[in-house]
Amino acid sequence: MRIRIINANTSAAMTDKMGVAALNAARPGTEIIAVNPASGPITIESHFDETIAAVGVCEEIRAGEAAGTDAYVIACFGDPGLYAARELTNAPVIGIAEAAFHVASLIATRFSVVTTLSRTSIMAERLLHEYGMGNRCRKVRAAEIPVLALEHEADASYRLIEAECIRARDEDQIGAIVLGCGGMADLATRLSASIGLPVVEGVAAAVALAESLVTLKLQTSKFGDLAAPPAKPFTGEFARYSR
Ligand code: 2AL
Repeated sequence: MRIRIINANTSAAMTDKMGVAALNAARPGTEIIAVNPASGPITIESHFDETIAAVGVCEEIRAGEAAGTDAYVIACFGDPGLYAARELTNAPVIGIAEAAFHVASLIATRFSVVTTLSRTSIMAERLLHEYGMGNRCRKVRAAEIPVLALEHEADASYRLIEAECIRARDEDQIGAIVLGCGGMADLATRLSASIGLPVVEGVAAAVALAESLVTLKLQTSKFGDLAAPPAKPFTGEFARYSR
């Protein structure tokens, strides 16, 4: 099966890292295609970034449809464009936040999230509420690192994330930690060994869930709101979406 990992930001280094994490999680024989939009924010750390990035995610779904794709993963912790993406394809589409919350809830009664900047905490909190996972999460914590620092100051970033994970373990009465950024895809194993708790990373979780849905022959429901969007004219720079 062929799974398209869509990093919603335009950092190619982060896309490569996610591709490695996805391949490590995938079954033998699963083909992983890791991509990012040609245009959009280099990182996603605000509501504005998320809104612009969602258009790029939709573009990558369209490209994936042309190339043939069995399942999609939206690899940004705000799950930008998730519902729009589901309208554009019959294949399953899984967001990494959604995947990580669900997987963590299967191995622990309560978990905490460790994310990047505290201004992005609200995005995780909103998704927890929307996905009905609010009561499973004790706390959304921020290590106060910009997303690009995960690439450029990897050692210092790791230490800040590890320190926040230790505070979560010691203060939150949790059984697991969810990493709240796609750029942390390479850190789960090391963190888990260091702090002694399961650490759930969304790219791997989403790949495993995507493979399961393909195996179960379950696709996105086209009954109701996830049916293809109604055909209509689009104007200006979005005229290409006219049908
Ligand atoms: C993210 C993420 O996963 N990728 C990105 O650019 N920003 N989320 C976050 N909370 O920092």
